[in-house]
Formats: sequence, C-alpha cells, structure tokens
Amino acid sequence: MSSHNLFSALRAAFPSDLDATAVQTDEGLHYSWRDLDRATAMMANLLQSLDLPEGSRVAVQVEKSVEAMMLYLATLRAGYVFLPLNTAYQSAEIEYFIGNAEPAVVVCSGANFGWVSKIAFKAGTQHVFTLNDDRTGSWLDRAAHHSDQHQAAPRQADDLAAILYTSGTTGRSKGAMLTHGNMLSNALTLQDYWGWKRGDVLIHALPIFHVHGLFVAIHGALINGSKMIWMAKFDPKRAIGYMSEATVFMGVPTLYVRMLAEPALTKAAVKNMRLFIAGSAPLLIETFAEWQTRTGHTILERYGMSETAMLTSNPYSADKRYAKQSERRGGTVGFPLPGVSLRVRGDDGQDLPVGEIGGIQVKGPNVFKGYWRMPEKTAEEFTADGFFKTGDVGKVDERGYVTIVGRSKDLIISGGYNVYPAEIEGYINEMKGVAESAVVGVPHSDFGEVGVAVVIAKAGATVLPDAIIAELKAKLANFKIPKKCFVVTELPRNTMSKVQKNLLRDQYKNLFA
Ligand code: MLC
Ligand code: AMP
Repeated sequence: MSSHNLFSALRAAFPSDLDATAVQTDEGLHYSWRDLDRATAMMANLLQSLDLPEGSRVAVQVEKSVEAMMLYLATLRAGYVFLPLNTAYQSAEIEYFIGNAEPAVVVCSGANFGWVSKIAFKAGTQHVFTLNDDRTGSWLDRAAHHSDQHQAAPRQADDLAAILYTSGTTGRSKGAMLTHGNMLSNALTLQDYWGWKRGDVLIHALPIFHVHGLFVAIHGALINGSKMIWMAKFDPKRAIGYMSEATVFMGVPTLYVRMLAEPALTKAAVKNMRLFIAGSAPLLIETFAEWQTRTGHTILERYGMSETAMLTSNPYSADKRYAKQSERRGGTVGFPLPGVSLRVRGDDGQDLPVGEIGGIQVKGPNVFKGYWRMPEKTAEEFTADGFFKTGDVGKVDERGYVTIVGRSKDLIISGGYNVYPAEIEGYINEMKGVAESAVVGVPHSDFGEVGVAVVIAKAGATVLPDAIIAELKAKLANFKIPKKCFVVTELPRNTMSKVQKNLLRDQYKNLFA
C-alpha cells in the first residue's frame, strides 16, 4: 500500500453492496455504506477547504451520533489528527486540553458553543463548529456545500491519527499520540484473533471518545465490513433486545453487570450472538461466572490502554491456529496478541519468572509514539530497549495467561472511566478550610470501583462533606466526583508521614460493595 491512511484501509473493507445498511440507530435510522463514504468525503473536503497546517488537531466534544463517528473518519480521511473529548468534561478540563493540544478546529455541541468557543478562540483556534446529536449544527451545514468525492490524504504508518488524553500518577493529563499504523495493525490483529466473519453485526453501546468505543468497536466493525447497531446511550433492556439481530457485543464490566440485572437476559435472548467481549476495567469472576450460567456464553476478556490500544486477549477458540490456547479464563486477560511482546519486570528491572508479580511492559506495532509535547515524560515511560511501562501490575502463568493484579499508578477505574486521585485531591486541597485530603478507590457493585474522599479540616475551620462534593461537581466531570466524602481528624500515615491509602481503602471497602 503506498498510503497507510487508516481510513483507506477501512474504506477498502466496505462491502461491494454500498446500499446495504452500515449503521442502524436506536431511532430506527439506517445509514448505508454509501452514506458513510459520501458524508465523510464531504466532511473531509470541508476540513481541507480550511487550509489547515499539516498535522492540525481536530478537537471534538459532542454527544454520540453517527455524524460524530463520520467526523472522526473524515478527520482520518483528510489526514488530520483527531482529538476526542469526554462529553462530561467541564470548562477547566476543556481549557487544559485545548490549551495543550492547540487544535486548529474545535467541534462542540450547540448548547456548549458559548463557553467552548471562548476557550478555543483564546487558545488560538481559528474554526469552531457545532454538531448536535439531532443531526443539526454548523458542521453539517457547512459540509453540505462540499463535494461527496474525496481522495484520502496519503499518510505514512508513522503519521499521527489521534491524540487521546490520559492522566498519569501526578501532574496534568498527557496526550497519547497514536498513529495510522498503530491503529490499523491493531484492528487487523483483532479481526483475525476474534474470528470476525462475514455477516457479523456489532452492538455499539459505548461512548466514542475513548479507545474502547472509538477504536476497538468502530474499527472492528468497519475493517470487517460489518453492520453496527448504534446505541446513542447504553440501555440494558434495549441492548438485550438487539441481540436477536446481532452477533458481537463489546462492553465495560458495568454494562455486563447491568444486563445481568435484567430478567430478559436468557439463553434464548442471546442465541444469535457469537461473541461477548469485555475490557477497560477488571471483570469480576462473579460476573464472568454468572454470565456463563445465564447465557451459556463465556465472556472474552481483553486488556488495553489509550497508549497501546489492545495488548492481550483471551482466545476465540473457534480458530484452529489458536486451539492449544482455547480456554477463556475468567480473572485473566488472556495472551499477548500476535505481534505484542509482553514481559513482567521487578523493581530492579529484571525479568520475573512465571507466576511472579511485577510491572507489565509491552512492545509492538500498536504501541504509541509518545506523549504530545512531553519528550521527557515519554522517555521516562519507555525502557532503554523500547518497552512501554504500562503502570499495570501483573503476572504470567505457566500457560502464558496474563493476570492483572493491580496498578502501580494511583488510578481509580470507575465504570470504565479513569479517575486520578491526585487531580481530585488537588481541587479539594484548594477549598476553603481544607488542610489535606486523600481520595481512594473502593469496590462498587455497579461501577466496579468508585472514589471516596477523606478530608482533614484546618484547625478551627468547619468543612462539610456535602459542600465539598457540591464544589467538585461545579468544576469536574461528573464521573470523577467521589461518591462519598468524610471529614476526619487524621489520616493514617507511615513512618515517612506518607498517607497509607491501602488502610483507607480497607476501612471504606464495604461502603458500596
Ligand atoms: C456515570 N456516573 C458515573 C459513571 N458514569 N460515576 C462513576 N463512574 C462512571 N463511569 C454517574 C454520573 O455522574 C451520575 O451521577 C450517575 O452516575 C448517572 O449518570 P448517567 O450518565 O446516567 O450514567 P450512565 O449513563 O448510566 O453511565 C454509566 C456507564 C458509563 C457505565 C454507561 O459510565 C459508560 O458508558 N462507561 C463506559 C466508559 C468507557 O467507554 N470506557 C472505555 C475507556 S477505554 P450524578 O451524581 O450526576 O447523578 C480504556 C482502554 C481499554 O479503558 O482497555 O478499553
Ligand atoms: P485508559 O488509560 O483509559 O486507556 O485505561 C487503561 C487502563 O485500564 C489499563 O492501564 C488498565 O489498568 C485498565 N484495564 C484495561 N483493560 C483491563 C482489564 N481487562 N482488566 C483490568 N484492567 C484493565
């Protein structure tokens, strides 16, 4: 292939019948493959008409819609860099991302245009468009004036396709730079490894601003020429209803927990389904086992991250080549995907023997190029021989199955979203009357894990837990808000005076379990 534009590879996989349905929505709308081709051409032409510099970022914070997916595909097609933003982010968060990424184009919902455009123009962005989930907005109005023919911009495998912001243990969010090559190689590997076949239909139930919904799900369906049943918002009853006409489902563990609570989830309801895939957060063995009992299907759990796309997966055993490793083992994330090297290292940097727990490091064509404008941070996160330090702690057993046992990064994964305690603590510590705070993750029956804030007031000050929560809600994305706040007189500390978060986690572990 002379060009490695990811869009071209996805386009080449469209079925020959371009009038067949590519996406069927919740509202009963049908988009054909031809619609995807024409609309992304018009949008790509609109982008190109703006005369943007090479490598320009297109930052997008809009509700999930097929048009929003088209905007992503059009950005690839035109050769620019897509920067998706969680719709829950509020102004301080957006200000940081836009200030850091300096996008040439920002697309937001009409309702947020006032404050988002102000932030964007201040950061030097020249073009701000709106796109709403009811198929209105200046983005579509403007695209409608452009040609529906477009030759995808030639791109090399190493050229940037997307930047995904992800936080670290300390400091602000970092933009993980993913290339056309990273994503195409991962999509092709998964197509083969998960046994995608003709006629597969994917239920697309996840948001499209993170790796899981944006890349694994969308690329997975498109590279296979497979139809998607498009849910603007996950609803367990409707998802189960769609299973009679679908074959593949992807979800974070919370989606499985919520579907298990539905009496409609029966063996009969899922008899058309071929594969259930889970990831983004640990799948409890109870959920894995209950799903097996209720549906007769074994969930296939896989592991990945923003910096690397997918890294490991339990096997899809129908493929003879992988027959020796055919069992999907609950509690594990399976084997390194073909092409991915994975090792477990101890604190001293030595490889650990089978079964021993250490830091997971990875290398492969899927591993990102580095953090946006943070060369030192990038260098810190890679070893001298080019392995990326995931920050996850795990082990590999004698059969090669990888198990994640924890994280060295101080991170809470709540319903598949990442919450960084350091960020929340920073906000709480600035509040009036607060001396110090600690945010820890505790088990939660729906979200898997949620944050709890433990706060110490300054001498003589009165600090109310509800007021802290209310103040946080005014500033931060809703999923980051601790589900409970306690004001206490002291925090447990070790001899170095460091707060012992493990003791706090233990103390509050039964709050929501
Ligand atoms: C919503 N809320 C959450 C939350 N989602 N709280 C904690 N964690 C979450 N994930 C809160 C809201 O703030 C709100 O609180 C209340 O719950 C109800 O909000 P909602 O919007 O109605 O929730 P709902 O729509 O039901 O959302 C739940 C969900 C959603 C599970 C469907 O969180 C979701 O789509 N999660 C998927 C995330 C994902 O795609 N992750 C992939 C990352 S990629 P209040 O107080 O305001 O009422 C990755 C790499 C990889 O990690 O390996 O894939
Ligand atoms: P993100 O930065 O949003 O891409 O989140 C990536 C992180 O999610 C990984 O580093 C893991 O900690 C976690 N993760 C992803 N998949 C799994 C899984 N199957 N089991 C446990 N943790 C997971």
